[in-house]
Amino acid sequence: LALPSFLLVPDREHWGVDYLDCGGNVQSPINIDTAKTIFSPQLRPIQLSGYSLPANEKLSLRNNGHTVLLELPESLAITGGYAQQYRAVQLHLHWGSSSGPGSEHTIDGRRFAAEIHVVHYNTKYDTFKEAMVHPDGLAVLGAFLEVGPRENPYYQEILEHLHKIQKEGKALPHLVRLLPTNLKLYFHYNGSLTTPPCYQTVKWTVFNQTMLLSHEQMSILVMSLRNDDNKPLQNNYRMVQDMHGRRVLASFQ
Ligand code: BO1
Ligand code: ZN
Repeated sequence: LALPSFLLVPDREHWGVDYLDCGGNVQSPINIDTAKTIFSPQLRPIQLSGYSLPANEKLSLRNNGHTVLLELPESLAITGGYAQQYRAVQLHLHWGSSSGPGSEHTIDGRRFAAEIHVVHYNTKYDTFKEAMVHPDGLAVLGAFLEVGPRENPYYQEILEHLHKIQKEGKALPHLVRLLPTNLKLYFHYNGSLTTPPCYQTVKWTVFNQTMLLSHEQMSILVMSLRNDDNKPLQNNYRMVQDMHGRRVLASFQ
């Protein structure tokens, strides 16, 4: 049974040795077993603010060796749906290869082609670094990417730069269009960062509505970037983690 190349360096099975939290009981990602989710009518729609950027504000797009990462301005925030306010710092993607899907979360055992994560920290802390060690410190919004019938012009605003950003570039994406339009339907659970330091301080939202990209766009995502060893940057997802008794809430029935 061949492991995806990304899983071999660094060896994810050994994360727990150097980063104690990676071996903890509140880890992400998870498989969401929809038959076991708990409908929670008090989960209000996720509200985003500041997600429309001025036309002159280009954002830094980076290949950090593990993913493509877009730095977000501090003016972006989650202002509803969570008990507290969370400020955005970055978004990034997880994907597979030409031979398999690469979302981190799975739904009823199904892995999707790719997954976007928009990473936020609680505004009651001064910095991400400070927030990430507190139980209510972080919020990540996740959405699945699937192959659909046509090109997605909003994802294209990022994908068109990938071939020239082996390290750094700039992009001006319509940020709000990278997430589903339906922000009412989602799953919610307590988990962790999916890479070291794996801090168990993330309140996860995984949207029910998926984003559609063309087959060609998905190929561009999977084929364009290389890691520090000059190998294709592929399969940059972590295996699903044990629930250890956790429950997933659903905002819908
Ligand atoms: S994820 O959304 O769970 N895949 C995830 C995983 C790791 C990080 C963020 C999100 N890492 C942290 C780094 C910090 C950095 C921060 C924001 O991302 O540990 O050093 O400041 O980019
Ligand atoms: Zn991620």
